[in-house]
Amino acid sequence: MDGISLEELQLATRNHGMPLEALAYDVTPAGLHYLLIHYDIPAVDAASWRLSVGGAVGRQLSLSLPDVRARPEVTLPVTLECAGNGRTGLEPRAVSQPWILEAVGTAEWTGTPLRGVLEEAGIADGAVEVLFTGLDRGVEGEVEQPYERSLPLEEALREEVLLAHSMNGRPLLPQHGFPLRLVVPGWYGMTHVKWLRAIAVLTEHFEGYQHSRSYRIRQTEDEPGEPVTLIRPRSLMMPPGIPDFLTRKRFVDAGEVVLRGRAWSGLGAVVRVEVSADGGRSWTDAELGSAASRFAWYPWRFLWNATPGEHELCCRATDSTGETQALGPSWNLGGYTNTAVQRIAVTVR
Ligand SMILES: Nc1nc2c(c(=O)[nH]1)N[C@H]1C(S)=C(S)[C@@H](COP(=O)(O)O)O[C@H]1N2
Ligand SMILES: [Mo]
Repeated sequence: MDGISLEELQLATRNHGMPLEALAYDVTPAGLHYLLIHYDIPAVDAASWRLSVGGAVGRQLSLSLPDVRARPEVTLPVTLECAGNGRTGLEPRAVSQPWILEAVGTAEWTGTPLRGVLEEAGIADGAVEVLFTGLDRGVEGEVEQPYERSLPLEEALREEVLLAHSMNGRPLLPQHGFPLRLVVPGWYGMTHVKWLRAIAVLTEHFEGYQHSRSYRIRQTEDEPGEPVTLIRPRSLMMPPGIPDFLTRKRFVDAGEVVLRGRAWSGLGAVVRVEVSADGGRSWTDAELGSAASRFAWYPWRFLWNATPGEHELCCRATDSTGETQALGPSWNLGGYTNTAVQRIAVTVR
């Protein structure tokens, strides 16, 4: 990876990742959860805030925060990952938030099922998608826009899709979407629209910037490519031992070392995690624990007999669709969904 520009650094200091030692927690403490904000964090006055529900519906709704909180409530642990996680592993890389591997976190989201709200508004015949619009605005690719993303109607009606007002049992923090955000378990982060102000049922496919220009897997600007949707399988390891301050290379004492980490997939269940201590040449199965929900990461552990010398630790996950993380990246223009295995340089002494 070559140098990071001041503009990338500016993004990286606003949008922090989850320090990998926080893989220790089943539920990521809110302040350690990763953050991605395209524009500015809106300062929202809860008393005057309203959520409008409109478009192709039988009757428009305007919901206050107490209205939303009075509705049926569900709490669900969900692992969120940015679609750009792993971006800096691509060469050349897209100039955007320069994630290495830490754009992930798991929170307990509490809110009301979107489905009930849509049913109350009454979905009109011919509806195909639902559009979610945030209060934040910005310019991206020279296009001024509110942050907004749509979902196919059948996805929007899944029972686990939430309008979440709380994270880990507390009202959403400003940076995580106060007062209300969308949570679509299994989908990459860009789908989970924060600072919701409007929901609109659409009778046509939405072609906004965050669909037609961003979040597409493609090799050139000229091809339409494929949209980024569900989270592909990935595993991460808590870096063992102690780090060097600057390089973050690890020092570990020889002997039995418990390696621990997490694995997740939005495509299906995680069925296998393997660990390599020789840079991916040989692999051994790790012990896989159980996840807190269908949409939360799985813990895993591996007993490593660390022998003195230099080692490169790797881990890889396989999910129930049969997809396994690759040893190296496959390139795309936007730098999305690079799930190539993590590599940790360790000196055993
Ligand atoms: N309104 C709005 N919603 C948004 C974004 C944004 O910039 N504006 N960023 C998206 C992206 S790209 C990601 S990865 C997730 C990050 O959620 P978090 O910051 O709560 O971890 O929020 C999504 N929702
Ligand atoms: Mo993201």
